[in-house]
Amino acid sequence: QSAQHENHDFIFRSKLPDINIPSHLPLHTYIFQNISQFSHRPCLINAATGDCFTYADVQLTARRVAAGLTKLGIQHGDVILLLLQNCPQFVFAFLGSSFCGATITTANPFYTPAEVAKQAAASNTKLIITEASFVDKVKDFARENDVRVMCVDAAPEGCLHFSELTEANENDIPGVKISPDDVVALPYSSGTTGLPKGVMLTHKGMVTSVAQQVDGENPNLYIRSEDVVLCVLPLFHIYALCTVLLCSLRVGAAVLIMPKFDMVKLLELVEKHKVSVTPFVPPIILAIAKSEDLQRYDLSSIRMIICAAAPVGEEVSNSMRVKVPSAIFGQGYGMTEVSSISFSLGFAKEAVDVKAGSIGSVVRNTELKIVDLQTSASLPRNKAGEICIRGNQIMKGYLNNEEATKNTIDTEGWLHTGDIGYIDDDDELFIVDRMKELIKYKGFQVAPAELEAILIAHPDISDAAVVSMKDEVAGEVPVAFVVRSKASNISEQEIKQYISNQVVFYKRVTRVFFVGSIPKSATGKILRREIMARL
Ligand code: 4UV
Repeated sequence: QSAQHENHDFIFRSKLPDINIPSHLPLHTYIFQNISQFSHRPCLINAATGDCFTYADVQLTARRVAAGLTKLGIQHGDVILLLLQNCPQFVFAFLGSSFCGATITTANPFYTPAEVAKQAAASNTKLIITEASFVDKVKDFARENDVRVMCVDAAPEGCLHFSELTEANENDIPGVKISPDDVVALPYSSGTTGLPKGVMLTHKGMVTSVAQQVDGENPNLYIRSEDVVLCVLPLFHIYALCTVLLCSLRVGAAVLIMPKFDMVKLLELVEKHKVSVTPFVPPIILAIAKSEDLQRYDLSSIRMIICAAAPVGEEVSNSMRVKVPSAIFGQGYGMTEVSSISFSLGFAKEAVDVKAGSIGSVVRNTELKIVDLQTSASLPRNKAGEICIRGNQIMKGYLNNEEATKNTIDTEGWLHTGDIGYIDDDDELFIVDRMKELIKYKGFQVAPAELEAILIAHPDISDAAVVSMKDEVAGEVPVAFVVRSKASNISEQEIKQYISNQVVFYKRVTRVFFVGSIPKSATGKILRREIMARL
């Protein structure tokens, strides 16, 4: 058998047949392709205010926003930074930007001013759309770089207001010709190594990803127009942007937008709006599984609970199954650079039973292989190696970073995920480890290289390494190993404070260990495994 495969890769595909994907369409055209079937149905429900926008409203508003952006001087290829909590304007801005061939880069609104400035500068942002309470974070950058700031709520002096966009005339929408390879979204991810980088997701890539999930006779993720899909996960992250929002819009479901997680509010909303699909991350699953408020609410409308973005324990999954027996519980697995890689076939229209712990089967119209970590040879079933993926959905590359792009997408078009897993006899994918540097705090990305750069910039620190430590609530937390400069006696507390001043809450190091040296390879690479073994 192996001789027979000597010159061939072991390639795994979806159990579902490939489908025809209209990947030549601009993202917004594809998303609204079937709108005539549900134009008067609810599209976005703002949980904070109760406001409801129909599909017709959302499409019209997006077109007005496109016209308004053009009036402001935003052109094909320009970048707009969204610094927003989940809100309908996020969606209007994203779709409006797509209509005019511009690119949306998404940042966490809780970022520090320095973190936002880095991304705004690296992405060559022309306009920042935010909320009044975050304006202080971007004021200095905007002034120094001549970037305009717009608010979706009360705009402080000097800022534009979102109504400038929504009050534009939709007939003034620009007649730009959008190519399938134009970049529509630019989320930031550190990928397998180094600092956060702009992930260039094209119209073709995002259309493909959405289609792989919800299109076809037997969709892998069977969301339909009658569904109410909860959007509590942040829209600045690919999981919520692509799977929660865009997949729902494609099929005409209602998206219930929640600005932030709050257990009781969430339960109330589920009951009130008869939420049927709940995409979650492991910490939310854990919180729900442990919640004593659960029995006070009727959650029987939930038919699908999706868990993704970080590993979930089997015990927690099982307890979720018991607590919400009406729902199918399953996992999805994805990555900013690819959107969705695999999905439980338990979510398919013709659902299949899946094993506990499985992260699903590879999506359709895609090839997956598992490669040996030493030899790079592709491996057969039940053998663990690096998960590699090839298909039209993968990113075009990292913005202005050919080196990192080449290290992630090889010459044959395989994207290397940095995750270790195997495919079993039933085509189910299991993750066993992560070989890349990335730390996932409640599903949020923490890039060790970013924290190491901040640490070694401190005069009292001569060298540092940041690695992941297991944590019951967050899943993983970053911890630092630090070599003090000669004669320095800087304390753990001082270092923690120094980091906290510069980064968003989930990147804070929870422990600092002082060491004599940082173990490194001959080429100077930090030997993270060796360091982690000491934990
Ligand atoms: O780049 P990122 O922050 O991206 C994500 C994306 C998640 C999803 C999930 C389902 C979708 O349909 C979708 O569009 C996007 O988390 O982090 C990528 C890394 O997170 C880990 C893994 O190490 C990825 O390379 N990860 C993601 N999902 C899982 C996971 C999972 N189910 N189990 C274990 N690790």
